Amino acid sequence: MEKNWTSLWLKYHAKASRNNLKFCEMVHLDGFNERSAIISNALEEFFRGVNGMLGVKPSLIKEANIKNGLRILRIADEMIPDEGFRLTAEADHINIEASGENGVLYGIFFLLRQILMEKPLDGINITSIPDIKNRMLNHWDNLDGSIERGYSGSSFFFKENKILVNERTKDYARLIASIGINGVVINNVNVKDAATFLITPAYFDEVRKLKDIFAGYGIKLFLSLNFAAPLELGGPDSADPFDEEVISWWRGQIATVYEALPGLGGFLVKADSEGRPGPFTYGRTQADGANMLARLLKPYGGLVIWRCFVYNCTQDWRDRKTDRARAGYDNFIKTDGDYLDNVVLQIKNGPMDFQIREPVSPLLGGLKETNQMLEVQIAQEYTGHQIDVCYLVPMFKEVLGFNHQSDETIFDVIKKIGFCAVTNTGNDENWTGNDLAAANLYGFGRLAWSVSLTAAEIAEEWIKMTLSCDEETVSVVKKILLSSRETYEKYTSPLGIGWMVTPHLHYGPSVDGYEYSLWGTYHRSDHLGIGVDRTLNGTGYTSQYHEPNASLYDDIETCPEELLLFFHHVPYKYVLKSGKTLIQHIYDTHFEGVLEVEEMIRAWEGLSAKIPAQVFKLVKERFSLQLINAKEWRDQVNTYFYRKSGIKDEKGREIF
Ligand code: GCV
Repeated sequence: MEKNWTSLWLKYHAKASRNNLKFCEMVHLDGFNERSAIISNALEEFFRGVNGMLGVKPSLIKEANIKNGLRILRIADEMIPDEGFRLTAEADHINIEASGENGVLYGIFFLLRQILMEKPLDGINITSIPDIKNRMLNHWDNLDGSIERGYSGSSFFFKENKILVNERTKDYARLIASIGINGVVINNVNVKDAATFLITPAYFDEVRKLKDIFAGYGIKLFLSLNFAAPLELGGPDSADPFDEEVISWWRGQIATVYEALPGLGGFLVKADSEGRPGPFTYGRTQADGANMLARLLKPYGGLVIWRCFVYNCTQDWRDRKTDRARAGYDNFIKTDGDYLDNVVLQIKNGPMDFQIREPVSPLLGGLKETNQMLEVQIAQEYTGHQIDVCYLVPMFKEVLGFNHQSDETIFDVIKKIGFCAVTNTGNDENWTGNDLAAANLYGFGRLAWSVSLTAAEIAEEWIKMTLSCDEETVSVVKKILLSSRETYEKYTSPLGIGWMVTPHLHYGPSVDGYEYSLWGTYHRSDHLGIGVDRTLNGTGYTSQYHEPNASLYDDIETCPEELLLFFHHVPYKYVLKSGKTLIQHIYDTHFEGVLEVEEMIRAWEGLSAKIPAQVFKLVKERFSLQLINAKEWRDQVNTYFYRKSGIKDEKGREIF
């Protein structure tokens, strides 16, 4: 198969400084088996990397007394847990110490990263242990090859209801292992049609091949499951988790699955959500549904990852009391403590749906006795479709660092369980549509491994590995990435109100696109003001938070301004802390957002001689689309609010 995909940040064809050569000429293994899948992949990676970057072909030697090489040593796991590693440099060799094979793999990737970034290995002494247990990617890939909310081509897992297993699969596993990912769900949470059959023998052979490829890189494979599978696969005429026939059908099915696919990580389930069936259909709780599956998976060590994206998607827009933001908490809080220990609740970062600015979901950490995993989205469904640049690591850091209760952050809540992202990959040559969007994939993995890394540090690593170590390139691209989220926020929906997007497509403006819809996504603008009253006088959503956040959000004076319109209905003439009125703030930020995109474009163009030609051209094309989008947003939003409020822009700029 001819390779028509890039190697992203594993750019071993770039020649690196030969200073590190003295550590790369030979390898000795002590306590690890060179023939085990993970170790042999780790060695292959090392050989390939240093061969490409340093032009050396290391040999695997038996003698422990090595010079100019790498000594890989197994140590007891009380010192460093399974996935961690310690790397120390001595005069003429480097030691990688680990208690498990994954640690060796991650240690090698660390080493290669240093070489790629031209960092000297001399004197290195680091211990690295992942901060979060499960670091997962969720693919929303369908079996026909399409990808729900995918903006990078088609699936590289599925095509025409068949599973693809090829060299690209292995390269993908290498890429995500290199950033510490240890779990992957290959199919869309909306499990329909052929996807329902993934748990039947029709697909076992191919799923097994995928599972084994991933396992060789320390990654567990998971499948999304159709809760209504019994009805669709010729089982009982029900999916009621209390029905004995249903339970026994699942028991048989799960036994067949695990016989064919031992080591499968488990299942991800979207139930009672956006038309997907679930336990509510039978008057049962979410815990009843999740536990039924978890009980059956327990003997096989499988997990049930149960999504909390459960809300009423057939709401009446006239109804001001029902509030979609409340739904996750209202539907799940009552079941806290009811889940078996192999159930994990997967909760989106915000209470709505991956908007550019939302408060942190009160369900995260609101639950006290339940395993929780944080879900974010790097596929930029509402944040620019991988056309507009929007580096999301700063947002993810805000969420993890959110102090949801005294001395407890979201990171504290999820660290022993997991962090997952809806991924942004597809079969485009550059994997992520926009080359710059790969910084989100890279960034998610690195952050999940080490939450104390700053967004700037991660951006810098990514730039050096992917584009170049040239100082100007690093500084210009870093500036673009780090300012991109705020820029996007400026020209789209203001102060946390969200939405205002073209319905269904979710790219480009349509201020009233969802205003009179069934989806519970309203901005409630009138001639006096804008925003949803979610205070105690409104929908009462603020009461779902712990103190001090509940009071902070409830009071318009203390509510963080970037979330003002999420929590309050605010008059256009309300004066913000900047001294500007709300309406003037809306006008100003929308004009600024467009200017900032123009500035980014100029900065990118200045790098024309320094960026690989193909990448330069493609990103430039995306930037021109982003500029059109930003102008459209600016003009539609400003015009809409000018017409609603009748208040002119103080600066007299053009509004239509
Ligand atoms: C997979 C949003 C998206 C849907 C997605 C859903 C979810 O509503 O628009 O495409 O479905 O979230 O997270 O389940």
